[in-house]
Amino acid sequence: MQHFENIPVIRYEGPTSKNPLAFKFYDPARVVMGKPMREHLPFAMAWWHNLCAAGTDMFGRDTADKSFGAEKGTMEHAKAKVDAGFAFMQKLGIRYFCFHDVDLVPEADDIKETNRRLDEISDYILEKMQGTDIRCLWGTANMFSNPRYMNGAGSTNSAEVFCFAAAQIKKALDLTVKLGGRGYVFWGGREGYETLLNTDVKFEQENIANLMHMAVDYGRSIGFTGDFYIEPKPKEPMKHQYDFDAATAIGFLRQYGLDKDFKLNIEANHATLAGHTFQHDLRISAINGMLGSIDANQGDLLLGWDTDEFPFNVYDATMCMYEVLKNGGLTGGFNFDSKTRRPSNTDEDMFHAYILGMDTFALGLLKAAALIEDGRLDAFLAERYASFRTGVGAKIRKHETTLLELSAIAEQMGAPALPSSGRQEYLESVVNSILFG
Ligand code: XLS
Ligand code: NI
Ligand code: NI
Repeated sequence: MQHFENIPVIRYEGPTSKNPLAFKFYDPARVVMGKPMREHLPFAMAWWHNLCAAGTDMFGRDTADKSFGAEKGTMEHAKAKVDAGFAFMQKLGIRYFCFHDVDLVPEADDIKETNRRLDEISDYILEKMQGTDIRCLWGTANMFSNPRYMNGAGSTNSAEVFCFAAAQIKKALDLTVKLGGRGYVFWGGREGYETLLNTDVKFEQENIANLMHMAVDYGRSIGFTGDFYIEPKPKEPMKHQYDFDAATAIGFLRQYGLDKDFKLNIEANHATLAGHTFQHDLRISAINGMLGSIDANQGDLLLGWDTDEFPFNVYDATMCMYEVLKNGGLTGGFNFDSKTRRPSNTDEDMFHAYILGMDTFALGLLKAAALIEDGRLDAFLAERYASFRTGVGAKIRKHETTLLELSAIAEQMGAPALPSSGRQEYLESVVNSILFG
């Protein structure tokens, strides 16, 4: 069966195009700061949202038809999703996909049968990959949907469930390596708590770290050379999740000696749920050498959950790409962990959504490059800290002074002059002049 027959290959037509099935800003071959856009922006399709989710929410069932011509819950359907997914990626020029184990096949009661199905589907995906440049960006194990994970996976109180989580991770790592994955993600959806009355936090965190160490050991033993990632999220589904935000996850990785093998996968909507901007969590990751990959979506500040909307906000995408360019790129990519709104239920909507997301990030890239080339932000920053370049400031930076010496200087001074202005409004107007000038 052919999928998306009525949808053309999506091409770049430029900002003035009114064709809904064309890129306005994503021009894959256009060189920006020495590299073509397609290399700056390794976009990935999220198997779960694009091929599985059909609009069900807490209050109503599916609105979209994601059967792709096969009966749901069968291996035929699993294969139809592969066919549809590859047709989709090829029409958009997307070169990566991300998956959970259970996005690929229906889960059986017996893990041996689930694994057999995973072998069959990954052989099928491998065949499809032949002759294309499509690869896996990252894989992961879904350790949050099945009721066995109601108390967590690594953090569970059940040694049997822990064992099952280990088995799923092993298999998901096998698949990731088989499909050429660059990374492997841990998103700890149920790794957290509802109440401290029933929770031994230290015990649970030690177990999570232990599971991650076993994953690293196994992954390296089968030739996985990519990065492991933690994807921080503060809450939802749990009231409190241990990987609250970038800073918390970095502390955890360092405490348990996992920081050499792990980086972070930062999701925009998770950062805002944690009370940060997307740029904040990117910056915290980057300055710690841990900015690995990005889940590209956006939330709605009026809603307190992970709405996983396709990225539309050009300011946020610009500041994201600013961080990415300053970081020298990503070892991972940009995974659209985003879903069409429930009433956007047609095939065209799936394409409109990806066109929106890809164009938003392309625009963000162009504007971030323009901000850097303009130089006013960097110049301001260099000037802002100028007092640390000479005199006592330079001594402080070089760790060549003491509290005693500094207090003697302070006494001679009387009172310091007020520091120079932060110039926030000026800088914001620079950003606007680059974005809209
Ligand atoms: C959920 C997460 C999830 C991860 C992968 O909020 O974003 O989709 O990306 O398990
Ligand atoms: Ni999310
Ligand atoms: Ni995500």
